[in-house]
Amino acid sequence: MYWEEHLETLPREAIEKIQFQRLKRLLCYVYENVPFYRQKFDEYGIKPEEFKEIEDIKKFPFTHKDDLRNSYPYNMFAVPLKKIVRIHASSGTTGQVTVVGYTKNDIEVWSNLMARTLVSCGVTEDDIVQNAYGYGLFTGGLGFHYGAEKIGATVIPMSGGNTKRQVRVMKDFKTTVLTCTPSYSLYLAEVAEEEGIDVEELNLRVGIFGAEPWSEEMRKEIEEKLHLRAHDIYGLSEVMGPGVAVECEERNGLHIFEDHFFVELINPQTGEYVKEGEVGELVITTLTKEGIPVIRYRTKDLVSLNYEPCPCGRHFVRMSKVLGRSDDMLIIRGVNVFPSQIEEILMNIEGTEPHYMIVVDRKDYLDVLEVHVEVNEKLFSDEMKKLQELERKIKEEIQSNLGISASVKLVEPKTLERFEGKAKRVIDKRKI
Ligand code: DLL
Repeated sequence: MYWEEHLETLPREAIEKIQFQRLKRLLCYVYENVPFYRQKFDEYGIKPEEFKEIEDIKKFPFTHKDDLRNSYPYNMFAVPLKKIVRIHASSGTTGQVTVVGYTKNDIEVWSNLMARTLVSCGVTEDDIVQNAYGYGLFTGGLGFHYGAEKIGATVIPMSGGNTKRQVRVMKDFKTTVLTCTPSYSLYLAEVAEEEGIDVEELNLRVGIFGAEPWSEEMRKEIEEKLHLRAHDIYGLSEVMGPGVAVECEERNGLHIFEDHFFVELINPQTGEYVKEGEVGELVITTLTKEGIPVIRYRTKDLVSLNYEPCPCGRHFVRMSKVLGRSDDMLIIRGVNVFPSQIEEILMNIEGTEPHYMIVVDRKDYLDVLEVHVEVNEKLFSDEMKKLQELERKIKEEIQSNLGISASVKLVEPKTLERFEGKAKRVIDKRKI
């Protein structure tokens, strides 16, 4: 299903033509309106007029999160504040927040892309959307809200938290679509069970989950527990918010809305392009944003790209699920490990629950990896021998798949922290 069929089914040549025209206009726009870009282009000795074909984009400098931080709060805006109708901000894990601003037209474009997103997941005006992404400076809540209203669905603006109330509303208001982070969806499932609500009594059919990494195994868990079809959605505040890319009904990669975002995939160390199918860092240029356009923004998100046509009829490139971030890779005794790899192993082992925490520390100059994971009720009440067996199995799988030794701590069901927004799965205690 499409929201804007003529645009969503554009052939590749037409997409590239639009991208070229928009990039050309954009480079002049930022050179004229954002002192930061003018200065940066001048330093690189490059002028917008030198952009003559798409490949010329490589001559322009990257933009980093730090550039936005250093421009706090408004120095990267391309329009006067009176033209800005909305502010959002992303907290990030380190200190300074990044602030983004939207013009009326930016909100219109964003709402449209969120409408495309919802429709491509099969949501219609007949649906009742329980929006449990946080409302506020975070882009999730309002992003989904505007898109769902645009397609005429009924929105329940729950925001995150208040979990018991969420599950009651879910049942009483006959929610059909749930939107929240994947970790929160599992928490909702758990609380529903505690409250004596049987999933069969619910009307859920679609879930649109994102804002944090999650594995295919986690998808299976969520679908089993909530009886819905789970789609992955990707986005980031610096580029717009949710609605940059989403899985269509095929769920074989996330289509990036390339008429609004130009993407490149690079080796994060060298900045060189990686080959199609290989994993690299996603770099995004916004093609239509007025408030705070970004040129070659380094997302730090690691994905692979697939340009093959999709049976859904869209020719927009598909990105894989986010496999990790170049900055959340753990180096443990020299071995590169992504938390997502540990999650995949845990989810594939019978007896564990999808709640875990990875703790890294350094003892006597050596990195130590500890994995805390909840075991399910049934196993927990079983004999010690079975628990020891499970512990041994997890250790062995981590060793054989990742090549590192880990100590495993099995914990009682429902003892690890639950999250209402983005989950935090890693505690790195090393002081390096
Ligand atoms: O998380 C926007 C969003 C809201 C996306 C709701 C989807 C749903 P930020 O808070 O700026 O924006 O965080 C952006 O979150 O660079 C990724 O590292 C991560 N991220 C977002 N979506 C996904 C996803 C929102 N589907 C950062 N899978 C991004 C994995 C994701 N990571």
